[in-house]
Amino acid sequence: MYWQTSRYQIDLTRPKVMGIVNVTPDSFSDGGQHGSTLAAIRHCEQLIRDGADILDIGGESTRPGAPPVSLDEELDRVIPVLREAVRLGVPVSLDSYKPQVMQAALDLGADIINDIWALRWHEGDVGAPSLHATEVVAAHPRCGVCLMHMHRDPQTMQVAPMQGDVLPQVRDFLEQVAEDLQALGVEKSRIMLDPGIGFGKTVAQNFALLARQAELLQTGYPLLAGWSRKSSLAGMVPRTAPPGTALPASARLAPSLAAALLAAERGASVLRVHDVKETVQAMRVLEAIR
Ligand code: 9MG
Repeated sequence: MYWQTSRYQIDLTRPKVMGIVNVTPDSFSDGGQHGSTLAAIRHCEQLIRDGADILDIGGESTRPGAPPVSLDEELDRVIPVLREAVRLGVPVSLDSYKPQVMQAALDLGADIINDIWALRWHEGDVGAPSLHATEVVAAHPRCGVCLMHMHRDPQTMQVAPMQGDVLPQVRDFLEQVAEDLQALGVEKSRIMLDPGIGFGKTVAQNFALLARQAELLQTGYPLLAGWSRKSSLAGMVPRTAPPGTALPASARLAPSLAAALLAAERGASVLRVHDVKETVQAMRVLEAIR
């Protein structure tokens, strides 16, 4: 199986590592250190040296409750980085839900649109939005797209998480948005699905999505898994730790690697991670037994 993207057909025979580049001063894990364009480009180069197969560049934090960023601010953050990143020799993904940012990124040669809103975001009911994300993707001849499941929105998703068995809900939603996109002319080979770990789900629901990942793969689409430094991993502390001990995001490397490895072993095709070098090493263990 391969993932068709603007410039690359990405071979999915082995899991691919997608390195996260947050061009945000308030990023939950980068603490703003890659906030400047230059630092972000240097970070892209480092991730490639570490073994990243794909770069995922975003200008707005998606951590629960993070404030939205204006269109102009997001363009100012990501476009200069994307302009350089597309010259680095690996597929470049844009992490954004705004159609105007998607269009600008694709015009610069970006390969993939990674959208936590699965192309459903719209600017509200006042005034018709001039551009729809589905149209931007459908109008492009080849770009890849990652459609993620999110319950509610980043401001409210953890206030009232999903109810009941999330597996059929997530699977049916993803299948439907993928079908709708194909009806607009987007080839199936361009589409990647993602259960959206941490986006409006409880800790138990997130782990159910990992334990029963095979049910998501029954859709016939490849899967992206984003477990890196997620809050569901905060409780992975020694049994001797005082009750209520939680790992900060910066201390979640070991459980992030374990989750990535389990996801890959259970069939995930792309792993979206902060710690590329360590994830690549973990994937070598999987390779060694295949
Ligand atoms: C932008 N972003 C943050 N977390 C993510 C996840 O789990 N998947 C995808 N596709 N994007 C994410």
